[in-house]
Amino acid sequence: MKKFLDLGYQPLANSYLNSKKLKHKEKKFKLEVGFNTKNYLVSILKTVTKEKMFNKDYPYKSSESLTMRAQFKKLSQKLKKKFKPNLLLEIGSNDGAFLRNFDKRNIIGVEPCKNLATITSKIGYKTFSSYWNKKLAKKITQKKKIDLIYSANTLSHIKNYTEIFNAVNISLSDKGVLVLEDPSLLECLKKVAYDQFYCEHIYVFSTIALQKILNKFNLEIFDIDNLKTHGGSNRYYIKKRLNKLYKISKSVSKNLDKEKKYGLNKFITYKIFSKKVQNSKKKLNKIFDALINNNQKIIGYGATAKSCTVLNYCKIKKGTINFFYDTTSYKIGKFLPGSKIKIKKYKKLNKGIADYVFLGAWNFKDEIFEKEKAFIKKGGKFITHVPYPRII
Ligand code: JHZ
Repeated sequence: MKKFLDLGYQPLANSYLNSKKLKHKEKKFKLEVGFNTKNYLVSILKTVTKEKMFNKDYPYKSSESLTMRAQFKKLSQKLKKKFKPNLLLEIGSNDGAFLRNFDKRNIIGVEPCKNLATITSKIGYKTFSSYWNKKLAKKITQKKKIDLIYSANTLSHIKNYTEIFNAVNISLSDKGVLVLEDPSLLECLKKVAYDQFYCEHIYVFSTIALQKILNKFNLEIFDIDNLKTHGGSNRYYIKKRLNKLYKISKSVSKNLDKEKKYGLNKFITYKIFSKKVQNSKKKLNKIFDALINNNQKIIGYGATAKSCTVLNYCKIKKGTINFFYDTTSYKIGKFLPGSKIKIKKYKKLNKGIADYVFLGAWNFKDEIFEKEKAFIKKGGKFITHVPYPRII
């Protein structure tokens, strides 16, 4: 593993602080990112145990965004039409944004965070509050195998992918399909979106790396959708190698070619990215300094896990950004880890509240700009660091 990026000492991204915890020293870990020259996998070098990150207080809910809800609805219709699955399983079902689009008799959720698993259990969906592993796969599929396994923004969070794919091989029917959706490494590099790296994102996958890994498990990618979600993601359609029901679509070679052309299989590409990240930090700090010197009021929008990386790497603290707005009830009243900036309950933006708004949830820019039309009309401005630091 060759290191290419150092994002400094970082707290756990989703460990929002209450006022009691504010007084205590936070635990931090060194966030460094490396490239495996053998399988081309990009991953953070020091990882935190899963139990520390995914527990009963997990704050992120996929249903908080209209964009995500709409996307899951559309996808569920597509999957039903294309694959006609009788039995589905979702790994990392979160608060059920995807699950809810299916009949309760047809889908099973697996979600290690108890607070989230309870939400879907309570509305009648069979949900196992557990990590996905071989033992659970055997237990669930004793009588009937799964036709379609779906998992969004989960694989990148799991260090031991061997367990995941072994469990998939146990539970998926021979004609079944595995659909994985995760941030695209190519988009991350192109957009200099270094905030895709934080404790939970152990891997950011390229098609090149994922294909190499799947190969070992006799699984193969037969189609890919390039998505706009989460700043650019890929949806991989995967089958068992023996399954000849689906032809390998041109999208697979197109993605592989695109990634090779950009140099995702070469270490030098990552060294260049690292330089771009350092420049991005300098430029973002320059923007904030100039605004503060001009007595401009700045707040943040979307207290994301990604924001944690940006704020701590760029050493942006309270005083520069007065507070963050967020819609997630669990986050409201708490403070962002590291920077200790307060999170307030979202209110529609107006010029009295802020002159400039830092887009923590830059991946939902379109949804946010649509919501805040009035603020923009009155001359309200946004600050973003993606794809380069600027005022919009
Ligand atoms: P969002 C989390 O990352 C963590 P984050 C996790 N590791 C992951 O992989 C991705 O999700 C999928 C708020 N918001 O989706 C809601 C508003 O307040 O970018 C959320 O707190 N108003 C599992 O945290 C945050 O922003 C709005 O209008 O980086 C969005 O978080 C909208 C649209 C969002 O993921």
